[in-house]
Amino acid sequence: MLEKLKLKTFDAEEIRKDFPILERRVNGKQLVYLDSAATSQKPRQVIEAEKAYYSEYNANIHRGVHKLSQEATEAYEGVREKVLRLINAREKEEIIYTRGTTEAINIVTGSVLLNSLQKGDEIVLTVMEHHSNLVPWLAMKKRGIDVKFVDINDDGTLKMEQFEVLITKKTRIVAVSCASNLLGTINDARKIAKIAHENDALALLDAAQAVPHMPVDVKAMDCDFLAFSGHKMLGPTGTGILYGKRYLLEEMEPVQFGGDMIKEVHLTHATWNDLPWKFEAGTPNIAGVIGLGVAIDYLQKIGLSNIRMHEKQLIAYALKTLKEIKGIRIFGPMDPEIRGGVISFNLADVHPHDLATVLDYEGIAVRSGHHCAMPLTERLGETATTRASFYIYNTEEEIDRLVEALEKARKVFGV
Ligand code: 7TS
Repeated sequence: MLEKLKLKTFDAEEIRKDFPILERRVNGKQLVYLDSAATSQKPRQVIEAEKAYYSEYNANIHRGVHKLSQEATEAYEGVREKVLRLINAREKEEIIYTRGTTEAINIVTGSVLLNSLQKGDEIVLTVMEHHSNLVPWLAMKKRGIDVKFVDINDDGTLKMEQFEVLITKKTRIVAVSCASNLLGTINDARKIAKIAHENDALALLDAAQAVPHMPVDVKAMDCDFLAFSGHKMLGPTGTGILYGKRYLLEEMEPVQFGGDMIKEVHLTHATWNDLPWKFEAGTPNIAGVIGLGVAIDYLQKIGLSNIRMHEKQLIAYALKTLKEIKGIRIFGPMDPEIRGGVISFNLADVHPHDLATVLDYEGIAVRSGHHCAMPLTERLGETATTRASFYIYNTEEEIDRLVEALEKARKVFGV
């Protein structure tokens, strides 16, 4: 018998009560939501914050002297301080609201800072990047910029020694995920940033799978840019953050133009607003950002270290129980110390979409496919995988349900 989770400071059952969607039944079964790496569920506090904005003080921000606009502006701008504290940034000017990680990375790749890259300059990525930290860089190849990739070991960890070789004086930027959305591997981002800086390159960290799950400290990691999504950390969809060191953001040109990002406009020219608004053209997702602020409060009340501890225990339990299933191939490190709450696997030769369909019959939501990491899936020698991913509201009992359903699937597919 495997020992059940015994957490003193963490009560997933209590947390679950805040998530109305978890009461849903799917195909007659109690929903088991194991797809938080794609997007997390939202607690009623976040849902209510959005509702309160629309029903009590809906107005555009930064442009009205009227009461509602002032209240909306205050609530929206107040969230910057919460984000700052969450990631230990220095000043609010470093916190840019975006639609998500994808937009955050595209602001960096699309800005003049990187438009100044020249033929022969190099970018260093890894083979485990999500498409949103890969495709924007590949688009630079047509300007003669070379993109190089650090490979993985058989256990799904990065070949760290390759950073020392691939990062050279030609390297302008190193862009790496803090944690893989497919393998779960937690990378040594601090060390990677250090190697980048030793070679006068910048370090961008894709923290989409890190900020929601563990303490992240931009000062300690000394990264130049950090990107993450609000919707993966209990916040609304269409929210995200680009953190950047102030001197870099000051140097960068905006990538979107229009209202709110300007200081003065004349028919002959325009001047840009101060940071952070220079990068926030047009009416933003006001309700979403306000909801994100409540999500951050919720996470910080639990404590990011406690969340990491809970997920570490869940992944340890999942690795232990799933590996007993006949015919299963689990990808990524087997050591929970260096793995987030993500487990991708394949069962014999069953196609992941078929497997996910059988799991759905059992009320279990997982993701199947390439998880927006096609090069990594290919590198693993697969065309697709099935992925279960955990968050604060998941329990060992749900992992038991997954294991039971996988055993059932083995019978269905005769493997
Ligand atoms: N980077 C990583 C590591 C991610 O996991 C994701 C989304 C992104 C970037 C992009 O975030 P977005 O909010 O801009 O879309 N990952 C996933 C996933 O694993 N399944 O669906 C989305």
